[in-house]
Amino acid sequence: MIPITEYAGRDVAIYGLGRTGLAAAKALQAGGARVFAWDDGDMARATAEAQGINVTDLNKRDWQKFAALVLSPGIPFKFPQPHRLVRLAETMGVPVVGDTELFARAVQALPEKGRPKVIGITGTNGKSTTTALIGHILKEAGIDARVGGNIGTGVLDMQPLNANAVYVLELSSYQLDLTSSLKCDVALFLNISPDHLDRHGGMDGYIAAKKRIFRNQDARDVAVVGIDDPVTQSIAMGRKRPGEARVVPISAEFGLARGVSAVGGYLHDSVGGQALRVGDLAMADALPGRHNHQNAAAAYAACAALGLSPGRIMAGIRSFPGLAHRMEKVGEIDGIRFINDSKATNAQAAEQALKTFPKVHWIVGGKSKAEGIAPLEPFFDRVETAYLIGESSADFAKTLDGKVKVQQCGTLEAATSAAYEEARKAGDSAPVVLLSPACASFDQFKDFEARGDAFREIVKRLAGEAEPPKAATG
Ligand code: UMA
Ligand code: ADP
Repeated sequence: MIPITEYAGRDVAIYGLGRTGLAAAKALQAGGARVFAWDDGDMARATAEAQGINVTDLNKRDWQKFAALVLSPGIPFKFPQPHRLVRLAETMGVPVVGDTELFARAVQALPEKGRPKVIGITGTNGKSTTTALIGHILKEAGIDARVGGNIGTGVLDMQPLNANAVYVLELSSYQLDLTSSLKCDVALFLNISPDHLDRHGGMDGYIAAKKRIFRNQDARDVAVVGIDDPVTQSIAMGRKRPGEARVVPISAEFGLARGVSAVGGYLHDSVGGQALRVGDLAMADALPGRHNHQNAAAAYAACAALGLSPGRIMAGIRSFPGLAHRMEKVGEIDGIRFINDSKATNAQAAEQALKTFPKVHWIVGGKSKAEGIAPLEPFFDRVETAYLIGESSADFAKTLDGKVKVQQCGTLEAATSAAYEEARKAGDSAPVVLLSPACASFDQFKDFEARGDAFREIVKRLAGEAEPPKAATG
């Protein structure tokens, strides 16, 4: 835990007691603040109380006494409309901050030489993979790397600040909206496509939130920017003013004269103006597909900015074990591979999975994003059959009508069994059953992790029921 001393002896309100709020409450208490915390969920309140946190109804407190409101990122800050407690805080002149803001101020409060390095990663897709990959490369190189943020560990739950450590933070647009003081030594902005628009009042607000990752950077810092979509490309090209961070463009589409590119399966470094072929990404088993090559290029650029040699970085890229729920092979039955890509919660992410396989049995659906699966039409010819699950089923059936064979399955259980049966009958050369739902999970599951875990269990059960392969006789 990172103790936060900024509010020692003062009252701080905390709203939301999930991973963010619990860690913030403990960090503030450890730093000497008086914490008053609330969560609308009974379970969350009970858990917090059991951990010694002062839980109290914030509606009944005197807000004049609060020095800050620490807001969890999942609670609406500005859109669709500010939460009532946010409005109350603003009316009472109480600053609203996130956990990353508290972290950032604690870092800035240290003397310059005592500050750890900070790498921040954002983008619509690939954040967690890139964050975990950077953490892995650094650790393999013997560096004290600490990984946290949106990837699942509250920022203030990380180990105490240490000048020799590197903090690798995955930052969502929600978290960036609540952060003003963060100064990243290396900031990565991977890509952008429409997502979470309700929480940002539209695409402009979403882009603005993501761009906050570059706030406070100066000429000593590095901005790694993916240039494979028009928005991030124009951001990369627009950042040339003196005093701004040095931009390192990265691409998985184009060979770059200056930057890091992953094309034709190879990683190329031409940051210094001279092209260097760094390594073969086919050897990175856990990073298949063009999208993962974008992540590898970004991670390479970030680690190179910290001074790691190409050889060391490639060693880490090759040995990266991958993350659960992202193109994770969860089983193989009768030669049929089952791929868990539950984290693909939007069309852009599912597109990457569809592009990776020539033919798939595709389990798709859930709580749809605004664009549905219409943007995936160019890849429908790769789909043998689509197995529809969740509340999007009727809409997706319309989009697929006449283009793809469809089975209405309702549940993940039914869809996985049906896909297995069909894949067995179809007799393809390298059959794949792919769960890449292009949707959020909340209509049927707690979150994408629960959905992916359920898929893994179903596959395990099917494997148990399948006849074991006959022992060779001879
Ligand atoms: N709550 C209320 N009132 C409300 C709404 C929520 O009391 O009106 C309470 C809930 O009862 C719950 C708590 O707030 O107990 C949840 O807070 P939260 O949603 O901010 O979740 P945390 O557990 O703090 O997790 C957050 C991130 N969640 C979100 O941004 C939604 C986690 O990212 C992150 O891993 C964690 O902080 C640590 O940094 C998850 C996520 O889904 C993976 N992120 C989104 C994404 O990746 O698309 C942005
Ligand atoms: P995030 O943390 O940004 O949601 P993840 O690394 O967890 O990203 O990957 C989420 C999903 O997005 C995965 O299903 C994967 O198939 C897809 N994906 C991963 N990296 C990229 C990328 N660079 N561009 C587009 N899609 C990606």
